[in-house]
Amino acid sequence: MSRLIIMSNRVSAPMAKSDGAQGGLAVALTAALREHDGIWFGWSGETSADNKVNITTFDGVTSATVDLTAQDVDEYYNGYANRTLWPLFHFRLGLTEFDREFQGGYERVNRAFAQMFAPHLLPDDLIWVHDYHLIPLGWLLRQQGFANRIGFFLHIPWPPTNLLTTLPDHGRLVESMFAYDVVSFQTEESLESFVHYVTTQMNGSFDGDTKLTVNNKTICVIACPIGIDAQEFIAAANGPVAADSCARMAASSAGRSLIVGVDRLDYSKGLEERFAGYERYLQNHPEKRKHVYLLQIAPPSRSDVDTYQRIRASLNALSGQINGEYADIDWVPIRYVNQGYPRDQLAGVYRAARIGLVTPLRDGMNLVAKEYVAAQDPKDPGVLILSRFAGAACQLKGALLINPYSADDISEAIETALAMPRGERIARWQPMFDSVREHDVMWWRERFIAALAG
Ligand code: ADQ
Repeated sequence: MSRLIIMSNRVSAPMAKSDGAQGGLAVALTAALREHDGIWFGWSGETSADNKVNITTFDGVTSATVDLTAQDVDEYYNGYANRTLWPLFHFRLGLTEFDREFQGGYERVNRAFAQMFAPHLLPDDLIWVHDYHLIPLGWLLRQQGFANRIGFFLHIPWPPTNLLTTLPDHGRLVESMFAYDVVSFQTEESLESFVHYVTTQMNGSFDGDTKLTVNNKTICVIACPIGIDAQEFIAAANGPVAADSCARMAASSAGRSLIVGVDRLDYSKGLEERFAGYERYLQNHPEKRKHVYLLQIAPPSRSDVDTYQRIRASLNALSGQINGEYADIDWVPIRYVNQGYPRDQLAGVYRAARIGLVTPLRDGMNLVAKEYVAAQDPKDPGVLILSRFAGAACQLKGALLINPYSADDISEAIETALAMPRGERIARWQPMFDSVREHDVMWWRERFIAALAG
């Protein structure tokens, strides 16, 4: 059997110092690496001028990490990845920064990764490259003479052609993707946008199935939605830690309905619009005010990027303003918490919540929506309110699908969810639960690897 090589910006293979709180993606990929005897390559997360590859094996999984220089982190990670590609691919042209130095840093780091990883690769390794940080890596490996099967999975949305063409050198970026054997997106919509770009801007042709051709080079393109480790999450939701956190939430709710939001603090998650939608509900329903509260858990991320500092300040102000306006001596409308929680504790919070409020303005998939569904009590499940612009909306049809830009939509969905009888809640939840369980992260991984193996 070929080895499986995973390349991603950060490595989340188990480390000796790990607290065991790995996410579903890391669990799925490390399980695949164990089975295939592979290596996970990526940035260590450290900044130094040291350019050697650190190889460690822990718990049957080998990881190979490199440090980046401060300039690399600035230009490649904070720059091109998070100030250019992330906002643009999330349809936020107004937040997108175009800067030649960022682009230079991005190419330099991708080239350095290709050079540093190359000596560790074998001719029949299957190579799986992840996400927008490393789009040209496959092409750069080909430049080094690698003829391996190489696949790419994009975790975030692929933007419409009109948006992508605002990116200087967009043609070169997309051309580089034809070095892969397989290119996978989360959704059909992203896949269609990619095919549209290639057929309208590069004179490519599509066979209507999976084969996309430009200049006699054909690649396989698929949509393969990522899932969660459903089995593990369901077990966690039914375990003692979740039961304890669910009971704590119930006690502190004092009979009020809990609405929960859990997101990385990121402008793509639509948190300001969510607060505004919740405020609209409070405005429109004075009689319901003390019967609900919103718990928003949002650990900060990418705090070196100024747009992230701005969203953080804005949310602090907004939650303070809503609480100032509506709170009473025995009730606070929003509990806003900026920290991460262990997965089993989070599962208990999801289960305690009458509503899971997941309202990104644009999201590749959104695993929180799937975790919320997996954590529910089958006899008395809560209601998922989900943005129609999250990739997960294609699969979770039993959710109340809303337009996250509309405060009225969010407010009305909250009203509908709180009034929904148990029979309807179960009827909506059951097919979503079945889908989350069937199309889990192992299914996703196996489907991608099968396409990659060819
Ligand atoms: P993200 O943008 O990070 O991922 P998401 O899919 O929602 O978004 O995953 C977030 C994960 O972090 C979830 O597993 C969630 O439980 C966890 N998390 C969030 N807040 C937490 C907290 N306070 N404590 C503990 N855990 C917390 C990117 C794309 C998504 C895509 C994923 C996977 O942007 O669209 O679904 O990759 O492909």
